[in-house]
Amino acid sequence: MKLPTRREALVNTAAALSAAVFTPTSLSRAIASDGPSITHNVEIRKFKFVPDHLLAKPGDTIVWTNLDIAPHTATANDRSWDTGMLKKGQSKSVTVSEIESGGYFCRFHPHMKAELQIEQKDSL
Ligand SMILES: [Cu+2]
Repeated sequence: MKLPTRREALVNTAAALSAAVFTPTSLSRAIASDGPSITHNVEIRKFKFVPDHLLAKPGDTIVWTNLDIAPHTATANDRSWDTGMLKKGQSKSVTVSEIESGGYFCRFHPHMKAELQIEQKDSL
């Protein structure tokens, strides 16, 4: 196998650049299937997780931000992940590869409950 000439390398770069320009249609299709990783924000306010049900996929990031004066946590029901204590205004981000579908709650206020649904790419 020979190395690409400089001219071939330039042509390949141009092709890659034009492929990177999405039309709105191709972009929305990409997100619906094997799309780019995104960040989901969950606010903790008035002793509730908002939203209390979230759909995410592996590679995504979920950021919990505590807007209450009281400290809170987001802790998996099975304790497989935990944001630790979040004081007023603090945030913690967790990557979805560390998280599986299931419920979570606040360790200080166990009546605060929410649910994560993690989409597996294979099922799409
Ligand atoms: Cu709490």
